[in-house]
Order: sequence, then structure tokens, then C-alpha cells
Amino acid sequence: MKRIFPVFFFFVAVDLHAQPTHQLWLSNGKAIPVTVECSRNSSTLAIAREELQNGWQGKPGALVKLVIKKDKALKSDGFRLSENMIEASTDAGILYGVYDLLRRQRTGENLEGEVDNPSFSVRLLDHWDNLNGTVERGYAGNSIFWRKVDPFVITDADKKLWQEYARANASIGINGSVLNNVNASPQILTADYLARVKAIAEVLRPYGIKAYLSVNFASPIAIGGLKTADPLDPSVIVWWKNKIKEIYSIVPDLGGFVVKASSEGQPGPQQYGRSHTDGANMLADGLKPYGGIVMWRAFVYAANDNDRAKQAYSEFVPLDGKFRDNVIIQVKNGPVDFQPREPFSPLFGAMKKTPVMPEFQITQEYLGHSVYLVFLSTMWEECLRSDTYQQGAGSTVARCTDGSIYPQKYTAIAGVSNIGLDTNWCGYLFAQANWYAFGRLAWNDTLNSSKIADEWLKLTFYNDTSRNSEKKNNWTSSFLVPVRQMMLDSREVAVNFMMPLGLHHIMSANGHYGPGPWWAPKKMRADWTPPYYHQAGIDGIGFDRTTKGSDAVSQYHEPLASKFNNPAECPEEYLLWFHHLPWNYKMKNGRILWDALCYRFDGGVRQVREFQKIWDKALPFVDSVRFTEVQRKLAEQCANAILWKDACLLYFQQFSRMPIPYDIDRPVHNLDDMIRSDFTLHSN
Ligand code: GCW
Repeated sequence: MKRIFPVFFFFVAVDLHAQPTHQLWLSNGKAIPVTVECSRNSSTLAIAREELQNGWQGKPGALVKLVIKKDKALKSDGFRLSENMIEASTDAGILYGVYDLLRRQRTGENLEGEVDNPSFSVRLLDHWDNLNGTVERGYAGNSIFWRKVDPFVITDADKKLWQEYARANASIGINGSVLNNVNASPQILTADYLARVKAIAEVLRPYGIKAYLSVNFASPIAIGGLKTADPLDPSVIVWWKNKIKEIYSIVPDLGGFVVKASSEGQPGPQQYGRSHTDGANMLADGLKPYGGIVMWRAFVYAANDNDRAKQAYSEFVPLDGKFRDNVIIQVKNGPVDFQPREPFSPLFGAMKKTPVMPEFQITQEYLGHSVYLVFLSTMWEECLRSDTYQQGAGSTVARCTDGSIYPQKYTAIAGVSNIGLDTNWCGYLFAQANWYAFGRLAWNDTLNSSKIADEWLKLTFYNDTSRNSEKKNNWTSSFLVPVRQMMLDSREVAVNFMMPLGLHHIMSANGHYGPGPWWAPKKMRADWTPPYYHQAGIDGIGFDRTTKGSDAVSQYHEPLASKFNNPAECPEEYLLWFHHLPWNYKMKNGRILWDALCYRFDGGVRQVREFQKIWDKALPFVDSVRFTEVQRKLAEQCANAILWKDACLLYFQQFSRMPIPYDIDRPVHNLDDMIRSDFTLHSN
């Protein structure tokens, strides 16, 4: 059979050089000569100097001074910039200032001479990288740190890759990397792996990045030969003390540990009748002499609870103030699990004496892997700006975690990395923007997504070719403006075609990609199945978390609790998160709920189709390699969006028993076929 290729492929740009996508947002233009002066030297300052010399786009022959001095206005690694001077009180601060100056030169942003201090002192990437080289929820190839074959050989290529990774992170202010999965193998604490950790840490160090490790709570049993991991058992305490001593003799500046304990089958203190406090404090005591911290995750939920969304709060709030001062509780943005949209976790507004840190997911586990174009910055911004009302109006999640409300010894933020061995690091060009955005928000939690998208687009696409070409004038109006808008809309679009109006956790169990509202095999834990969350029946749809239901609303401060509790006042984007409502419930615009749902799903699909057009119009401004990649991914996203719409509308229609509004395109898939193919795929 003759294959007919769609016509648009013939118009793919050939006039622009293929851009090395490996360079992320850091591809330099031709450097202009500059002289750099610095009274001190260190490996970090040498990098700062080199970056300026390789990337200077300012006045030719300028003299730039790097000045290290104490200054009350400069906090931790903050810096002060002027056209020819960067001041900071640490070497890392100078390096951040250099990257900022170069970014401003390349994006044409003015210098305001202001001080720029980081919002959080610890700005982390969490790698869910397994020691066999695979990456849990990774969509960009295998781990850059670990591999199955020759696991302990360290090559020059390894070191080069780690160095490029470190440079990219430093350029956006990230200063910590958790090198292994939170579902941690105890083996990470054995000599061979620690030797590799040392080698990685050495490459990261000059870039101001500390290595951290995820540890398995049962390590004393698994690799220490003990019979117990009870945190109050003297032999366990001694084992950890010695192990920590050994680790610090190998990596003297290790940042500390991340712990997933008593969660999703991971061992933890609760199996010995001990609390999170007992477990975290035992490790914190061991780390304290070395300046290390414990990031103890609050991602806990038992199978038998009536509402998974309530559990982290219920378990941790009674422990507020009982943790050592080098423990931070790591909390996912939403109360369930990195869903396309959740209200903020009420824990952010509840803990007053023990610090909490946000955990965001950069890898797109629930947001279309490395296939969908979803700029996550708007989602994180939404979370950071959510008002918890902890100390009255204005107590945003950002302020509750960055030390603005309560003085905190440590402030931190983590993003689950989307990085792998793929040539472009992230599996998709637009997924690089999420890595970039995470770093920028971790540095400054008040930045807005529009500015971040603007920066990233300029750094990624505005190169010498576009600068010199006659297309220059059009670049802003015909490329930057529409593509930036597409990025800013993209998360809401994904919510619309996947889980609108507060629906959540209705994805396929097959790798969490695509729809699966029906998925509920017999004997499966209820809270791992979509029907537990959508609760669809003849009477309506949605999870009742009001005071008459699970009462999750009461975990929020007033006025939020009352607002969420009342369907007429509850923001529509959270409606079915907090309410179970009849299919004919009247929405604010007068439509009934069923129709509103149909229009949301359909709207999402239409918007992806618009994205395809926007991108096709970007053809003159992008090299052929990147243009084609995005064009193909958008086509794939569109096909999947249609699947989502068809699956959800046909499945829920069995309960609503109402027609899909007639001005909406009819489904092109069969419900039975979709269900069958979902169940025949391997689940995880
Ligand atoms: O979202 C879930 C993921 C698991 C992950 C877990 C967690 C690392 O499906 O893969 O495990 O969250 O955050 O611990």
C-alpha cells in the first residue's frame, strides 16, 4: 500500500541550522571580549570567570569585577549586580550573579542594580534514579548517575555529563541533587556506591551543588546485619551513627538525607510502633554534627482510610514541633499525588513549629510524560500563591515555606527531576522549560510564569541565526508572543481534556498515561483505583469532602474551609474535588454539570488543535530538528486528548444518561475497545 505523507512535512524548515538541543538554555552566542577581575581564586570563581569570557554579550572590552564581601543585604548566596560588577558574600553567589548577568544580556533585560537573594536556602532536584540505571517515572532515558553494566566504572564521559548537568543547574540556582530514588535501595550506603557518590559530588561541588541521598529505613537490617531497624533500639542508633560517620569521611559536605518511610510499602518507624518523629530525629541526631539535614516525606496514606487526601495532615499535624531543628517535612503540592490539579496541601498552612518544604514533580508522571506540551510553571505558581490564611490573609504557601512567616533554620524546595540520558536531557524540548522554571521559582518564589516562559523562549530559540536574519523583526510578534501564550495556557488545557472541574486520579494504571476512569480490578486497594476518586453513579459525580462527607475541608483555615464547603462558593476548578453533585447541578454559567463537563473535555481537545496551528506557524523561526519534534509530539498529544475526551464522556455517560451536547464532535472511539485495550496493557 502506498503511504501518503501529510503535506505539512514538506514545509519543514531547512534554512536554519539544527540546534544542539543538548545545550538546553545555555547555548552561547559568539563571545565578545571582556576582562574579568577577581581578587580571590577558587574552582567556583574560575568557572564564573570562564562563563563570563565565553558568554559575554555586553560592551566589547569591558572590565567586570567580581567582588566577595560581607553585606547585610546579601543573604546566603544572594548577589548584587551592576553593569560591570557582581558582588556576593560567597563564591556560589558570584557564580549565580554571573549567570544572571549573562541571562539578562541574552534576553535584553535591564539591570536594576538590585540585590537578588534566594527565596529558599536549599533548592533541590530529587532524582528518582534506581541503582540499576532505570528511572522511576522517568521519560528521558536511563539515569545519568547509575547504570547496570560496569556500575562502578567512572569514565570521562560520565564526568563530562555530570559537569554539564551541574552547570545547567547552577545557571538557574539549583544547589542540591538527591542522587537516588526515594524508593531507596539500601545498597546506596555500601562502599562501592558511596565511592561513586563521592565522584559525582566532586564534579557538582565547584558549581555550588551538594549531593544528598535517599536512604532506606531498613538499611541496618539489609546491609548492616541487624535484626531490627527500630529507631529507638540502641544498636540501630549506633549503626546509623557509624554509617553517617563513614559517609561524611567520604563526602564531607553531603547535604543530608531524604526519607520515604512507612509509605507505599517502604519500611519505616511505624512497623515498630514508633512515630515519624522517632524515625526522623534518630537520623537527624546522626547528621547534626556534620551539618546534614533530614527531609522526611509526608507522602503517607493507609489503605483503609476513608479519604486519602486527609492523611498526611492527620499524621503530621500532631507532631508539629516535635522534630529536631535539622528536620524538614517534605510535602507534595496537593494532598493526594501530583495530579493535574489539586488544591494546595493543607499541611502547608498547618505546621507552625516544624518547617515544611514543597515537593513539586517536574517529570510529567500524570501530565502526559514527555509527550504533552505542559508548562508546569503555572501549576507551581498557583500552589505557591495559594493563600493558606495561616496567619491571616496573605499567608501564601510560598511565605509559609520560605521563612517569611515563621523564622526557619532551613528553608527548602524540591522538584522531582525529569532528566535522563536522552540527547535533549528531558525527552522533549518543552520539558526542558519545566526544569528551567523549577530552578527559577526555587530561586525566586514570586516570579511569574509569563516572565519565566519569556526568558526560556529567548534563551532557547533566539540565536544568532534569528538575530541576523530578516525575520528578526517578526520574531517577537510571530513567534515569542504566540508560543509564550501557548505555554502559559498549556497546563489548563491539559486539565481540561484530562481531569476538569476538580476530577483527579482517573488516569490509566498503565504507566499513568491516558484515561482509565473504569480501572478497578477485584481485590485492588480502593484508593489506587479511579472510582474511589470520581465516585460517579446515577446520583452524580465527585468526592464529598465537605463537613457532611470526609470533612477534608476542615483541614483548611477559614475563610477557605467554608468556601470549599459550599458548592456555590467553591471555585469551579475544585468543585468535584470537594463535592459530590447531581448531573443536573446548575453551574455558574447556567449550564448543568454534565454539559459543563462535556464542554470542558471538548474545549481541551480544541485547544490542543489550536496549539498545532500555533506551532506550524512557528516554522520560519525554528530549525528543522526541533520544529519536527514538537510538531510530532503535538500530533500525539492531540490524539491522546481525543482519547481522554471520548473515554471520559462515554464512561461517565453511563451514569449521567444524558446526551453529549450536539454541538460537540462525536466520539471517534468505542468505550468497550478503550476499556479492553487499557486492561490488556501491563499495569504499574
Ligand atoms: O506518584 C507516586 C508515584 C510513585 C512514587 C510516589 C512517591 C517514588 O507513582 O512512583 O514513588 O508517588 O512520591 O513516593
